[in-house]
Amino acid sequence: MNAKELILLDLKETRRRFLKTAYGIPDAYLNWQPDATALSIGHMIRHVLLHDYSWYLILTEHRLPADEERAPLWELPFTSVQDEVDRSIAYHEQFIAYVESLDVEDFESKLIQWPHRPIARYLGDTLERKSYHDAVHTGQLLQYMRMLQLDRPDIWD
Ligand code: NI
Repeated sequence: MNAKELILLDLKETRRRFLKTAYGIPDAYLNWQPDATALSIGHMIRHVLLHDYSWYLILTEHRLPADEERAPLWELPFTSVQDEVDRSIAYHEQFIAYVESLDVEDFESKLIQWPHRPIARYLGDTLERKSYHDAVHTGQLLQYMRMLQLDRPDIWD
């Protein structure tokens, strides 16, 4: 398994476990947040699902989504987990197709600059950080579920 195959497995497994977690949360809790400054459950789910779109733009156009691109996706009321997944699936597929199209030689030579932070990392490191980001938020969602005393899915399947 080469580096590209490994990162694709990692991205897909992280997403599968994130979705398993998100689907375990009843829609009635989407606006719940553990304190006034924390992300709500809906915000966290949307943040992770649309992260694919943000990173696709960073990797291909070296920018974040513009306000007019954010408005119809990020600034909607929360209705259901399924709506969040349905609205974002095309962006996920676009992101995975982009990673599949990459040349593995670029993983340790192409430098990616974060447009919103003074951070630059090589492409392979960048992709791994994206997967790690989504996994951290999966853990946060599981903690939210514990606080709400909801049954938590077994992501260590
Ligand atoms: Ni985040």
